[in-house]
Amino acid sequence: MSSKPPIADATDALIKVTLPGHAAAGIPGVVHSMGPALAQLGPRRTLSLFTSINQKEGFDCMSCAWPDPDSRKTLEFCENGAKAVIWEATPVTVPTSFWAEHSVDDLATKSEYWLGLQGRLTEPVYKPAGAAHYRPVSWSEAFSIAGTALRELDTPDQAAFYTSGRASNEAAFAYQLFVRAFGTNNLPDCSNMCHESTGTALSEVIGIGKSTVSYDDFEQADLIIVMGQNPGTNHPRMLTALEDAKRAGASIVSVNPLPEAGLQHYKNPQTVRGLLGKGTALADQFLQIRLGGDMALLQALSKRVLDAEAAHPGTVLDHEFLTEHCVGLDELTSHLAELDEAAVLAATGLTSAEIDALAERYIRADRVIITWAMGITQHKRAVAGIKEIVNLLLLRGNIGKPGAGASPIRGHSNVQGDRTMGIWEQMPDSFLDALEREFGFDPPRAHGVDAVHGIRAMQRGDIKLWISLGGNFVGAISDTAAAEAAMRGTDLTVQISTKLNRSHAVTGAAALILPTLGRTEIDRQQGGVQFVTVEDSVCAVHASRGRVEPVAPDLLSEVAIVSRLARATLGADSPVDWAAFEHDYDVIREHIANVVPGCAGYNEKVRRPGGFVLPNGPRDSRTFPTTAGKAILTVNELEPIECPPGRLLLQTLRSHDQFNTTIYSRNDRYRGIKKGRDVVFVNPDDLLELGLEDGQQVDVFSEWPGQPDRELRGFRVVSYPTARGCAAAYFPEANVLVPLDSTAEGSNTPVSKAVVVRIEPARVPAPA
Ligand SMILES: Nc1nc2c(c(=O)[nH]1)N[C@H]1C(S)=C(S)[C@@H](COP(=O)(O)OP(=O)(O)OC[C@H]3O[C@@H](n4cnc5c(=O)[nH]c(N)nc54)[C@H](O)[C@@H]3O)O[C@H]1N2
Ligand SMILES: Nc1nc2c(c(=O)[nH]1)N[C@H]1C(S)=C(S)[C@@H](COP(=O)(O)OP(=O)(O)OC[C@H]3O[C@@H](n4cnc5c(=O)[nH]c(N)nc54)[C@H](O)[C@@H]3O)O[C@H]1N2
Ligand SMILES: [Mo]
Repeated sequence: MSSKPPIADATDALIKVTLPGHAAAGIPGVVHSMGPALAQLGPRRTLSLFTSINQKEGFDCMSCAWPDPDSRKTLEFCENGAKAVIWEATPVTVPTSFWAEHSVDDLATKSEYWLGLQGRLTEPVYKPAGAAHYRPVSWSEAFSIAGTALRELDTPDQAAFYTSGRASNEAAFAYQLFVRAFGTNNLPDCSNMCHESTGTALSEVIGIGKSTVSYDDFEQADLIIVMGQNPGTNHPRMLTALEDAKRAGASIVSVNPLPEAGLQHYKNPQTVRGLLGKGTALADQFLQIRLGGDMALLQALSKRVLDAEAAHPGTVLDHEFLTEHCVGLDELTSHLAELDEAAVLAATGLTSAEIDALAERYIRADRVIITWAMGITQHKRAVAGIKEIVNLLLLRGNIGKPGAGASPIRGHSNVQGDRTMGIWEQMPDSFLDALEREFGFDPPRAHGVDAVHGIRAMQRGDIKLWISLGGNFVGAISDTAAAEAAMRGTDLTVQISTKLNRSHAVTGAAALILPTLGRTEIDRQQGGVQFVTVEDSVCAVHASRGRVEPVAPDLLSEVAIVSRLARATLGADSPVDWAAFEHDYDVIREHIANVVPGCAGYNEKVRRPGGFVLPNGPRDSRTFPTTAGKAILTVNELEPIECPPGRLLLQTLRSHDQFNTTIYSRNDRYRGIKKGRDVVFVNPDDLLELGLEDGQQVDVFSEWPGQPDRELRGFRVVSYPTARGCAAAYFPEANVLVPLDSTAEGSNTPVSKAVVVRIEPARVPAPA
């Protein structure tokens, strides 16, 4: 089965590989990858944008959910934030003539890179069933088409409403309200593919699915363990926080199959030393773990902590904390007593001495933070693995005290806020009850579909209408061919977007594109200029104000689009005054204050400079609202990933020049890749064993029982210092290797980080 939609332009035969770049950061990087786009912006727009990013009176950077320090620098952003801003704020627009020139089939032959380069979408367009092209339509026609299609469904559950984590709290709250008033909980989101495993695990064991640290905790920590995360590329400002923590005496440990730039060497662009120097090694210890080995490592660490306590009773565990706030210590202790060290070493690829060294660091430290991202969440046993992170932290009381805690680092800049606002296919009854009280309608109670189940429902014909508030669903989900076929089988797809991507070319029989304002742009409504609010990785909620003129006069904000869609669908019986929502976002915030826990006084609190921090029981008062009423130490069985001889474990990850499915350039400076993305990174010793040579053209296969092999053809193998037995390729190209049903237990997140693959010399040589 081979289906590889074009992602980057097909000139990968020219890929250049150099020594991986060592030090992360440096503003020259922006100019490197965005030179032409930067020039198009012009000096005025550029200055106005760059002095507003992440400022208390400016807009929230859309590149990641890393929090802001209390005291902001004049330029409070990173290289990749700058790229995201330039990408969105470009003055280049898709001209009206474009739609007649390019059929939808033609767009489907274009790469993500090409689609992004066409510029901002400025007018609603519609492709009727049977037509080959989109054509411009008026806003009122667009809403009437969507509203009519929604009303004509047999049941509201025949529609699904996807959200990507860039939507503001106001847009998200209005959207979930519309969807529930319409009558379904079909609210899949990008989080289903991202930190869902985190939410599932943390909710069960500590009672809240969010980070238990605040920004200032980083500087007070003695030890910060960064697991399965590449902050140099994906959360660059985190490196500044790590550098500050290190200066204040913390040690930093990276657990990763790859020696990622930034953790190994780091240049702080905000300091002269950083711009000129060679960079500091941030990580004091680097454990080059085998993919999927973290759960074994964490169990081995907890076992060493328990053994140390047994050897010196009363000196290692935090007995007071464990007795007062936790359950499950005895079960964990007896379970770990049986832990097989040989199995740990096989699963982790580490030595006992390396694990001993980290255990000693952990025991010596009074305050420990563990952070993680996709390297932990996108595994089959991710939920269990995250519970092991919590086990280790709880043993020494590292939750709910300064400088310590469990800290998932979110991806999309408001993915956490969207969940807080009700974007979830399984919102708890307490939230639905509050909606009912506030708006006087009866929200549906049956859980809706998540991302993977959404594809299944489309395949069965149960979902006929798919609406996306942002994102690039078919580009982002696993099993590209299956996802695209499912999407093409629907009656209508509606994309609310800033720019073109693959999901605009893979449509239902009929399709609408509704162009929207970006976060950088001034949002004018009847009630005056509006701001929106967002929540970062550490639960801080604050305002975001657009600063530049909208790129086109007719763009609507996301809130306006959602409100008008609701009016067109629900008509006069709606329990909500949608026009008031659109005219003045304070009206939405008043409702948020009444419905969303922790948001009382929302309008006043978000107007404070820097906003406010949502309450968090574990962090604030060591209250754990779990089923046991305490934090739960859990027993999790190790299940090693089977990797037959001659196979490797492959992870799919991000290059330095992409934002998810948005490709800024085909370079990955920190990994030494230029002008190409069709590469697979393999350890030199594995290459030798497989009889492959660095630079050779190869085919990559994944094997699944009862299915034809999945394949990526004509990739270039790159000899790279990843852990033994492991490989890496870029997302989204490698999504084709992951079948839809390969998902994490308990969270249903696609397993994007440990795919068993076979790599063979390419059958068809690549064109010269
Ligand atoms: N510039 C930029 N910023 C972004 C994004 C972007 O695409 N571009 N995306 C945003 C989003 S939505 C998200 S979710 C985040 C993603 O942020 P990350 O999670 O950092 O993203 P990935 O590129 O998937 O990198 C995964 C990291 O985990 C490591 N890893 C993989 N498997 C394992 C494992 O089994 N064990 C361990 N210990 N490590 C492992 C990889 O080597 C890699 O360093 O970034 C956000 N920020
Ligand atoms: N194999 C593999 N697959 C993965 C991952 C992986 O690591 N490996 N990572 C997963 C993760 S962590 C995530 S979060 C998902 C990402 O899934 P998505 O969030 O669906 O994908 P993005 O690429 O971030 O979406 C980009 C598009 O959003 C639109 N957009 C940008 N800004 C705005 C805005 O302000 N408003 C609106 N309405 N639209 C806007 C633009 O049209 C742009 O093309 O992918 C997942 N898929
Ligand atoms: Mo993400």
